[in-house]
Parts: sequence; C-alpha cells; structure tokens
Amino acid sequence: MPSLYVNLLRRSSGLWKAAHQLNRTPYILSLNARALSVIHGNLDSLSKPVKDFVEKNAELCKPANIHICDGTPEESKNLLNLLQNEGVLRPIKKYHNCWHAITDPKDVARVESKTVICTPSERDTRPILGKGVKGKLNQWMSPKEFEAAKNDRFPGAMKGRTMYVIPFSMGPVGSPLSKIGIQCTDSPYVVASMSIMTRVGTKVLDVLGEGEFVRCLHTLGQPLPMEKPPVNNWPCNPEKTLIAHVPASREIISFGSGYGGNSLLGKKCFALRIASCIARDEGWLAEHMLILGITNPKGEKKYVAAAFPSACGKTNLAMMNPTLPGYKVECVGDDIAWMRFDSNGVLRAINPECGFFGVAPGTSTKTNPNAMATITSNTVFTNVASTDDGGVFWEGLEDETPKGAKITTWLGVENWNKDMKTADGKKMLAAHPNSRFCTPARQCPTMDPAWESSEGVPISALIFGGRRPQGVPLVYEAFNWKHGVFVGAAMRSEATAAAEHTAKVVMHDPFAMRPFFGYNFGDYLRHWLSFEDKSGLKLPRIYHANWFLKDKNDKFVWPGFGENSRVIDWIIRRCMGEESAVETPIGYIPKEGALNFDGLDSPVSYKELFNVPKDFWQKEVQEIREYFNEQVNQDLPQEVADELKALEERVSKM
Ligand code: OXD
Ligand code: MN
Repeated sequence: MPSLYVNLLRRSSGLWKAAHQLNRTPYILSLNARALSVIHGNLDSLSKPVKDFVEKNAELCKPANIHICDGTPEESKNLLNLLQNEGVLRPIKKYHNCWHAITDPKDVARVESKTVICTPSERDTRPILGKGVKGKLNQWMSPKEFEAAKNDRFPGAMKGRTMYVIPFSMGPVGSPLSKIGIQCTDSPYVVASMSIMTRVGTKVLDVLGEGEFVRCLHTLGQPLPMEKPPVNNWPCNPEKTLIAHVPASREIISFGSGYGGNSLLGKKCFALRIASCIARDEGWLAEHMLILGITNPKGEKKYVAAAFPSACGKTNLAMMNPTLPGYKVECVGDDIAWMRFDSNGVLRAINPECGFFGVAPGTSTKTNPNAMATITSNTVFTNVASTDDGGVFWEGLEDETPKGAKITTWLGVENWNKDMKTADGKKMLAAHPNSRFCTPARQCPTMDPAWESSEGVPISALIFGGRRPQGVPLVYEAFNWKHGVFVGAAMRSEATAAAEHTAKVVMHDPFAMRPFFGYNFGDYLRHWLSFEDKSGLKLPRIYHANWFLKDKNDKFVWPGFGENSRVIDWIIRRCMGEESAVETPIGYIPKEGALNFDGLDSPVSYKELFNVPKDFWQKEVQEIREYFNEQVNQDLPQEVADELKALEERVSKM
C-alpha cells in the first residue's frame, strides 16, 4: 500500500471513533511530538517564498503532516478513496466517478456576516457611513483585530490533520492574464473541489518560479481529537467561522467552514475580492460575470460578459441552447470574468476557473441540458438528495427521475415526497436550496473552442441584470459608458439562497458584486469610470437585462432560458451598429419588431416587456438615492450622482 494511503487511512473517522470510545488519543496525534512529516511531495522543491509560506502555516497550525499536491490523476484517486473511507463522500453508482457529500447543516452557504476585508484604514474597505448606519458593502477589520482573530483561531487548528498544499492557477497556466495562488488547507474535500475548479499541480509551481502568489490559508477549525464527533463526518466550526482578506499582502485566511465560497479560496475570495484589488492596481477588471460566445447564421461570432447576482440563472445563460434557428451559443465561463484591454484597445476576458460550482435545484434537462450532460462524470455533489437506484435528486428533476424511485433528502429523511412538511410546518425540501454540483468545465458539451485561450476572448458587450418582478424592461441599453456604470451601480435583485438570506426581498446588488468587493465601492466605481478617460479603448456597450418580469397573476412574461438568445442577438446587432432602438428615460430599448419573436412557443407582448412605468421609476430613483446616500455616502463619485439626477429629470418629464 502506498505510504500516502496508509497515512490517509489513519485519519479515518472510524479510527477517530474507536480511539475516542477507548478514551485514548488517536494514534496519529503521537506524530505531533515529532518533526513535521511531509507525506507527499518535497518541501525543498518549492521556491523560497512558497516554502516559507508553507512552513509558517505549519508552524502556526501544527498539522500532523504535509501533503504537497501534484495534481496527478493518481493523487486525485487516492484523495477520493480517503474521503470515501472517512465517510465524507459516497459514490453515486449511477454515474462515473461521481460523489455525494452531505455537510453539517450548520455549514451550507457563504457566510457574508463573517467575511471581512482587512485594511489599515476603514475607508479603504468601505464607504464611511452616517452614525448608526449598518454598512452593507463590505465589513472591515483592522490589522490589529485581524492579528487577534488569527491568533485566537489558527494556532494548533490543524492538529492531527494533514495540511494539504495546493498550488493553483486562476486562468490557463502561464497565461499573462492568469494569477497563481497557494492554498494550505486541512480539508481533503476542499482539495478535491479545488482540483475541479482550478488548475492544480506541479506545473503551476514551475510557472510560478520565485514569483508572486496569493496566500491562502484555510482550516476547518477542528483539531483532533474533537470533543464531539463531527455531524455527517463534516468537521466545521460555525461559531468561530471567519473569512478574512488582506488585499495589501494578497492574503486570505479562512476558518471554520468547509463549504463553497468560504473554503474554495480560489473562487470568491481570490478571483473576486483579492483580484478586484489587483485589478484596480494593475488597470483591469475582476467581475462576477459569465462569458459566452454567440455565432449568428452568417457565422459572425461575438462574446459578451454578463453580471447577474447569485441565483439569477447565470449558469443556465452561459450554457444556453439558443432557440433562434441557426445561432450557436458557446460557454467560456459561468461565474467570474477577468478582463483587460489589450494593446489594440479591445477588452479581452478569461474565465479564471476551470470548473462549475453550480446551484443544483432548478437544473434539469429542460432548463440546462448542457449542465446535465456535464455532471454525469467526475462530479462532486453536495447537499443534494439521493435516490435508491444510486442517483441524485433535487427540486426540478421530478420529470426525469424514474417513477417509484425512493428519495432520501439531504437531511436523511427517507421516502420523501413533495407534500411532506418539516416539524415547523414548512414544505420539506429534498435538496438544500444551495446544494451544488462541482464539475469540470471541459465536460460541458458547449465549451467555446477559445475558453482556455491565453489572450482571452474579445468582449463586445457587458450586460448587467437582476431578478426584477416589476417595472424593469426585458432589456435596455445604456446611453454611454458613464451611464452604464450608473446602471451597474443601481442594480437590484431578489435575494438568493447562495448566502444566508432567506426571505425574497429585492436587494441592492451593485454590479452583482455586493458580497465580493475587495475594496471601497466608491473607489470601485471610480476605477470603472476611469476607463472612459483612457484613449484608444474600444469600450463595450453596456446593457441591462431582466428575464424575471411577472404579470398581475405572478406569471413570468418572458419564457427565458434558450429564448434569451433573442435578447443577446439584439444586443449584438446593436453593437454592430444596427439602428434598432428607441430612446426612453432609462436607456435605449428595442424598437417594436426589432427583437426577433418569430417562432416563440407562446405569444409575448412587446408592451408588457418594454413598459417603463413612470411611478415605478420615480420610486426606483428614490430607492437608489437612499441607498447611495446611506451606503456610499461621501464616497459616491460625482459622475454617478449626476447620472442619478439626470435619470430623475428624464423620468419626471415622462
Ligand atoms: C456563487 C454565488 O457563485 O454565490 O456561488 O454567486
Ligand atoms: Mn457567483
């Protein structure tokens, strides 16, 4: 048996239980008395800065041993075996190399309330607000508090566990647009997930050399032996969870959660929060945007990037099968875009990730056949329900689950049916609303041929959007860049299950970045505005889309999904210079007849889709003003305040 495997087996929960029952310390702990053992890889093969970082973390967290990830298939296989032996993952028999994890129910989503940015001055992190106002755009932590919080949590936090060292590249390895991170973590589930979501391994260290990297330290915060056995074999420490970012030193520390954006540090922490700071410093953009390419029947291809808050169907849009005959849509990314103007002034985008961490409920052959095709192999599912024929289930899969299949909910309730209620009388869900699939992007049948191109794809249009049941038309075009920046700043959307919010309230979510800004939102706006002053840039046009308008009977008035290609088609035609718009106070909307409605399954009403109600927009202006005053205060750029005033005046003349 390979030594790695022996070591991994020693840490199995079975062993933990046995040792605990005997009231004895598990055998592995005796290793702590000895010098650190590296059980996989070689510390001396690391560059000095990486080695120093790893040694410092080991010194602080006191893991039993260290595993330096090489990114090989063999390593991945061993890791999955370990996770199975520990009872963290169960194989999904119906699919090839697919796995099912259930978390501690206390660890199911990003915890925005415990996510902070640490800068010397509070104003570097967020706008300074009036007395008594609770800030919603970032939480600040002083360097002193940060040191105290780190010292309170991390010393000895990995005792008895293996510390994995994950060298990872955000973006194609070696691309000038990519950046490298090193994550130390004591969660093998995190290693398995990071290996799907990012490019991991020795090749990353080769490209890194002695260069700069983002320092990521993550622990479950449950040194061994634990006082109580972990719930669902999912150690975590919700009471002390903290996710802290230090932009100045490009550092992330994450304690207490093993789930999603809290622990896969390449994703939201690095690729959005830290990267937005790097982007500000280096003159580019790190955004919460999908990227897709659309080809029309003439073979003309354009790319767009689109920012929608969590749970607005970004993954569905990125993987859409267009209903417009002769059109093709291909996916570059579903969540994050890094964009930089090239020497010809063209905005070029890469997807820094190479996997999808998609919300499972709602995903089906009807809503997203390409996602369904992607997830049938090499995928880790978390907090979904299971079926007795060895498959998975979530809300949305009712029509494609064999009749009579017995469903066990994510919480382990057997023989589930949709009429069941929880103890407090609520509808019992089979899968957690934020349950996920973590799957390799390369398996998606519609990946764009250029999705890994190192120069990135050229972006013609940027689209902002949200879930707006009332008042906001299907699509409108901003008058110019500055107005587009205002449109992004004024974005609002119904809240999401991806974070800890539960009620359906329309929340402000500027640029779909509200939980992901790495620095003061006012400065972020200034950064966006600055591109207008740079000469030689071919600024993309900016749009706002809303697939979620509802009628008086609470029914969606636009069919969405593949039909959204009709909207993107209009956007692209506009970018190519077509005169197919009319001006309204909020921006340009398609002229009647300009949006291709041919062949829609059921008729839609242009009037309903493009209504701009005066009373609604008067209220909207007031809402935006209140939000800016309260949340951005003195840091709101004058240009954005002027755009709001101009909108108000246009609306008042309607
Ligand atoms: C996500 C999100 O992508 O919350 O998980 O935006
Ligand atoms: Mn997202």
